[in-house]
Amino acid sequence: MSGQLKNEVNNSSEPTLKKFAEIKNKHIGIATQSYYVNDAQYASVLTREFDILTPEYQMKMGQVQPQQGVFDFGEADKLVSFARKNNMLIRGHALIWHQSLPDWVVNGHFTKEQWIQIMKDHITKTVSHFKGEIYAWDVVNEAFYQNGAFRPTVWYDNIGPEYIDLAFQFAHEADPNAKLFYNDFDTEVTNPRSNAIYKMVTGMKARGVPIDGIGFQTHLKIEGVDYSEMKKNLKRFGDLGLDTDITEMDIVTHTFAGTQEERLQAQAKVYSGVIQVAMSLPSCKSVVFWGLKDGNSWLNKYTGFSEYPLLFDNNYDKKPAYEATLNQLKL
Ligand code: 9MR
Repeated sequence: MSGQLKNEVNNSSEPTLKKFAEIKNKHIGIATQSYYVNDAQYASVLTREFDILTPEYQMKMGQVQPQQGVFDFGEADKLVSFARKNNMLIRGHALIWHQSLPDWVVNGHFTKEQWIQIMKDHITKTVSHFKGEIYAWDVVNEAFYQNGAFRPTVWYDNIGPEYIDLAFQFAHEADPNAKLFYNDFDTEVTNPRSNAIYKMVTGMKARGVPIDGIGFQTHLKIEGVDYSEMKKNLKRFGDLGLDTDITEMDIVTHTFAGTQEERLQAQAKVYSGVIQVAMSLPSCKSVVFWGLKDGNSWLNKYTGFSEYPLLFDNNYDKKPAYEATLNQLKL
């Protein structure tokens, strides 16, 4: 057998996350950037293991509409063609958010009608540009505070709470086949924020607003995760007929006392528990991790610690968290 052929056979028989996820009719993905996928080793691990890609930054408004009416989809298009070439689904992220906005929005003074038009133009142009390429969009991201109050944002302050219904309607008009999600963090268990989302989405469904799912970001730390509470909480959304996907999972390690090895083992247990919940719920159709390898994680900068939140280390070696995830997918 030639070396190359041997390699292919080895590769094809290697257990991978996506092979086992597929057997369960689930998808498994990574948030990434166009400049990461240029690295051959990165790209080979990404495409070997995962079948969904979420642009970590490059579909946000600050990137795609830097000036009013001037759209730049260049970097996002690179990710779309990478995904298409490698048979990966794409989650679009995120149309309406309070962060990563262009200056003309942050500093803008417009009437309410103009703000609605700005939102409509942004959503319509962006969703239409990627029509047919993106299977699910995070339409509105992080609209609530932890206490369940609406977060005051440029959209909320200038349009009012109806900006959420409008955003979903505009997205649906632009691509009726895309699944439309509301996405937020610290919502994994029942708490004031997830209750506020539950109330919002119940109202949206009653009003006929086109919403298909809730994205549970699942930025966790090792301590204090209650899996049965998580299951109960996701299930109540699933019972409304919504998808309940895990959209940005990572697990901070520096807060956990112990050696590095103990931290990584404890982290693996949390991965295992969460993936078990996700696999047990028919409404949970995909799990996306917020980066491929530890060095890529936003948490390094955000926490100020060298962080180890993901499934692969910086040499692309599989961490205990990877093995724990794979083992849950195999069950
Ligand atoms: O990980 C993302 C980081 O690279 C960006 O600089 C930042 C601002 O756009 O957004 C980070 O991703 C966030 C995601 O879009 C929404 N949920 C919280 C994520 C971490 O901050």
